[in-house]
Amino acid sequence: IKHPLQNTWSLWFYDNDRNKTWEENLIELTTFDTVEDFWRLYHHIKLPSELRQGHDYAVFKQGIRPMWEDDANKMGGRWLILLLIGEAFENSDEICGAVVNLRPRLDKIGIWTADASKQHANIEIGRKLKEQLGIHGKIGFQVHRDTMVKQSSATKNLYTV
Ligand code: M7G
Repeated sequence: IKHPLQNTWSLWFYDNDRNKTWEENLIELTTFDTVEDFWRLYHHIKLPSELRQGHDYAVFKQGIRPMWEDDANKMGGRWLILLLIGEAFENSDEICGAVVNLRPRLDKIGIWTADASKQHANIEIGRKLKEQLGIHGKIGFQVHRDTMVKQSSATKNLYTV
């Protein structure tokens, strides 16, 4: 008997093919809803550290596309973790998914949440993230509507923990 997760999750890959639009580059690879299927997938796919620059992985709740325009994301934002090297939340209903961006100098991890205006829930998620990942510096929360119109590094933070 497999151990079910609280949600069904989809794994997405962003291909970075110049001949395609951003949206056409998004490919839904597979879904999983048990602990065992997650680990089988984890051992089967290339790890983020093995991906080429310009590529992304995203893991989102099934039915939510990993893009700002999705109904579940359009009011939301993300906790952004910048990596210069390389369901534990109380408010897990607020989580839409997670994205890993592989970029030449600055890799990123973003935890996407549904409603940027929910300060209490977003701060709880941000604090928990820092604690669990053992991050000592500050991490910032960016509203998708701001990210949409700016370079991500220039987007101001709505919250910082
Ligand atoms: P990125 O890949 O999130 O970060 O955004 P990067 O700047 O480190 O590469 C790069 C570009 O991809 C953006 O400027 C947009 O043109 C496009 N893009 C990224 N996201 C997350 C979206 C999205 O959710 N929707 C749309 N329409 N375009 C996006």
